[in-house]
Amino acid sequence: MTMKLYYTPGACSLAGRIALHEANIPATFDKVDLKTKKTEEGADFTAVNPKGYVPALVLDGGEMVTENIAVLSYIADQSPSLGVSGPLGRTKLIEMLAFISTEIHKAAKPFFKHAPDADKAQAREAIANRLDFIAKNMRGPFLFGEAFSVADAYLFVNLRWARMFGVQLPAKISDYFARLMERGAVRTALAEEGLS
Ligand SMILES: N[C@@H](CCC(=O)N[C@@H](CS)C(=O)NCC(=O)O)C(=O)O
Repeated sequence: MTMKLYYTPGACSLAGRIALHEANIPATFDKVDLKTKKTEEGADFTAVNPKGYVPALVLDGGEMVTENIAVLSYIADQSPSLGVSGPLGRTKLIEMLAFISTEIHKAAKPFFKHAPDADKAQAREAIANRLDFIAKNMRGPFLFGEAFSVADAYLFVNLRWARMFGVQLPAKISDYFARLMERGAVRTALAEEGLS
């Protein structure tokens, strides 16, 4: 049995797909319709993951991991080059994943529902501020320096949305996004989800 990632095209589960490809972990992918909660393979997604949202990663042994922070740190555990080295490496990786999840991903919620324009404007400003912080603290071509980590995969997905929703990206972050777009795993993942 190989791992299976439940995903929705372009959703945050894209980060898990990129990370799996970066790690060369063989996996299958089942597309979830978030409105009907049915999967392409015909499963009732709420029976698979009672939380009803993606990502959900079913491991080789049948156990399931949900929540981007857990899914991505699990993949980094399987492929340590996608984690962060050093005595505080794991802690710093979790710190970054939590920042992306709770300060950027969550801030984007108004774009995914019918929200007043004022809420969307506020979200754009909040996300731009968070990205400004990231730009000032990037340690190299990737978030943690010279090497790509699973946190870059998660930020990539958030930047893709930020661009779609009219967030002004700092120049350094635009360059970083372009760099990520050049990666084979990113291109493969986008193509597999039918995205450009
Ligand atoms: N707390 C979850 C949130 C995941 C999430 O927001 N998933 C979205 C797609 S990006 C989703 O499936 N939304 C559909 C829903 O909540 O019904 C995590 O961090 O993994």
